[in-house]
Amino acid sequence: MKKKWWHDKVAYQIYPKSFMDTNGDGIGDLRGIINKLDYLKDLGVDIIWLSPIYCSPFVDQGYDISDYYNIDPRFGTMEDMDELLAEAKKRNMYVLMDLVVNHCSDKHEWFQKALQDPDGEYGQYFYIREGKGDQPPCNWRSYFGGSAWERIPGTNKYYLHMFAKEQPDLNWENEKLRNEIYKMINWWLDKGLAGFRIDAIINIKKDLRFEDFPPDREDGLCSPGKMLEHAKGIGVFLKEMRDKTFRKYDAFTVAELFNYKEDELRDYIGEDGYFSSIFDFSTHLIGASEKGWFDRKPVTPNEYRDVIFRSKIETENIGFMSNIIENHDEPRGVSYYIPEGECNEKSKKMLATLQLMLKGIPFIYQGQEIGMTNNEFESIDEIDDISTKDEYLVALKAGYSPEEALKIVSKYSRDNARTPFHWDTSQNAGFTTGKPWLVVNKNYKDINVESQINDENSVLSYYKKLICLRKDEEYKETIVYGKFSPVYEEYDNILAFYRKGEDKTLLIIANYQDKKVELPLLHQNSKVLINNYDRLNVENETIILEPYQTVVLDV
Ligand code: TEU
Ligand code: CA
Repeated sequence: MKKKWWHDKVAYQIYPKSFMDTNGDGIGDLRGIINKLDYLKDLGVDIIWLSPIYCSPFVDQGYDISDYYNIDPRFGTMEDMDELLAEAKKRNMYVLMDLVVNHCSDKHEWFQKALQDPDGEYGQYFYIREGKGDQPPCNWRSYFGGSAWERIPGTNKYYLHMFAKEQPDLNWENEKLRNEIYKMINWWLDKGLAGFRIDAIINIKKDLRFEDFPPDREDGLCSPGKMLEHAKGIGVFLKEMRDKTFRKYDAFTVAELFNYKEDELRDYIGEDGYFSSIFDFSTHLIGASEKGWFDRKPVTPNEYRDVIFRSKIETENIGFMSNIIENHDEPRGVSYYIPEGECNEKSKKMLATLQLMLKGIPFIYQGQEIGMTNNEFESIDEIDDISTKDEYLVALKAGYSPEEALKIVSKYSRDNARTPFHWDTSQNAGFTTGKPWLVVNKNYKDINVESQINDENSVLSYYKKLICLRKDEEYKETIVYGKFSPVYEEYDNILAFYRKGEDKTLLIIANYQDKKVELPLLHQNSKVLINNYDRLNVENETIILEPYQTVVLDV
């Protein structure tokens, strides 16, 4: 595999609105990120990905962009952005922005012009179609609920929005629009960005017949995934985008890509792929249901192991996935993947070890490194997220009481990951001196940077150790490029694998359960590099692992 500059990097996702507020308006800002760069550098982070900071009405928290060329004043100014880029560079750090080009905001100038003249030039920037009688053109459901079509007032024309109605989809079939997007990407790359995280990109190719599919819920609509199954030829757009932008800059790109087909993996992330990497969402998809969050099934350790192993084997000779535990669209991983009552420092460290030792580029989500957990929402009014509000209604419609529906959505809500970051034990966890835009998790006095940074047994220090090991000259090659192969697969709730490098072999074993286990010893005299307990018990021919004990061994 041809080596690339990003292969051995550790990345970190910042959700700017909730990271650090420096002017007391309750909203995190660029100045806050600049102030915390040393914290990130000290953690071992090389690449930071900023969720959107462009001008936006914030209907979907910045994923609805009204001006791609400016910074939303709530986050700061373009001078702040330039300063952030310069400060990152000084520290040998790289900055990625979020590239949201499946849709823009309905307040974007293009869409405003399209509304004025749907048949004119800017009408062609969107998907605008005649209604069927007094109904929308077809029965597609948007990701956030309801029809994916919205009527243009005073006409029988509708525009397509796969997400919120304030996020009209951009018409990628229009070359003019595509060129506008490439121009914008290059403008940012010229400024010194290292690349992009690419939002919802699979949606840019539509099934242009715009016809009904069999409904899959009582609303008579079909899920957006159905349309994607029938949309052919996305590769033409992706290749063109790569060649006209990223490739010229040797930029790093990581795509958010659900719904890809296995035989297309090489096209996406192979040596000549459209992207540098895609996120590995395999564990996130476990238990999901067409019907809605109320129908989700909890994750079991065996399933977690099976899907991760399958995805690592699938990609082994193809390219690099980006490994995550959580992001701004997911509940906190430690609350979601660890059974209730078992979420503690040991189990948090177990998940961390797996993420950092698997092949791929680790993306740590802000707060993950201190073990932040889900929030307990007391009322639906505490929720801001558009997707959670929709799922709450879906649960009510399915017959759940308001209390039950709140409990269900609280478990999966995207706002779990969006509550403010916990810096210290002062008011609002040191995030703001004002009123935070979203509730602060009540456990911030127990879980925060200040109380962990000097404690060598803390979750934070453990993350640092894992990152140090990844960067250790002796082990780097093995952890970055070493071959993956599973072991102890016949044991339930054990996640174990080798990473075989040119001159080192590592064995990672995780006991993914709340009870002790004995395993046959496979290697004499191995060296313990990482251990989430003080010691590792080896007796005769067996290894005895404590609940959630996880070790990295040099065998
Ligand atoms: O998410 C795309 C995506 O597929 C979502 O529908 C995801 O399934 C959803 O979050 C589940 O509730 C991206 C962004 O990451 C997300 O924050 C945006 O809301 C969305 O695109 C629209 O831009
Ligand atoms: Ca602020």
